[in-house]
Amino acid sequence: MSTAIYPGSFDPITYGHLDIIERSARFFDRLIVAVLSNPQKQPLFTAEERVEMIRDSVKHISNVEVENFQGLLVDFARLKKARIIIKGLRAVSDFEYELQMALMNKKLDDDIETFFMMTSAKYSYLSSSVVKEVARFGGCIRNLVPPVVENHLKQKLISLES
Ligand code: COD
Repeated sequence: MSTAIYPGSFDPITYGHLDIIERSARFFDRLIVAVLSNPQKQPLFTAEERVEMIRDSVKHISNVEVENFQGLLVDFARLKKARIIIKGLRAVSDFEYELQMALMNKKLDDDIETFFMMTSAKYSYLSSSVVKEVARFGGCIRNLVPPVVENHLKQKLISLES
């Protein structure tokens, strides 16, 4: 059985992430979306909230699972017997960061390969940070994130203001 892992902080999941999930899931028996910690980012949502929103967003794809893991990506991959990591690329700025991550993960476990998938042109500008910024200033995020995220984001921002 071929298993791949699509890791990220997904704070929150956007249509850009979902596009990578839908396209890559076609090539594997099982795709595990892994919510991990990025020490360089301070998340708005808890890991449980992020997992819940992703689960709701991928329920139409039968071979996709969603999990949270605290630790190194390569340790999670070993645990799940997965040798392939999926990453999305939008711009050169993504490439520099992702190249460093891919090489470090390879150094940590030589059996693991990183597969890069190009963003769809229509989502190339989309990131979780941009979505949160637009929502914070009252902009419309309907075409940027799944409905469950739109609702959670509105509630989260209201709860932070009160
Ligand atoms: N189109 C295409 N791809 C996209 C888009 C888009 N619009 N938006 C995001 N992506 C891609 C990103 O390029 C990335 O590949 C993936 O989707 C997830 O993105 P984010 O921003 O949600 O997640 P990141 O980049 O913060 O995730 C970083 C990890 C959490 C994977 C990383 O920090 C990690 O592996 N942490 C665990 C500890 C570890 O093992 N570190 C590495 C060894 S030092």
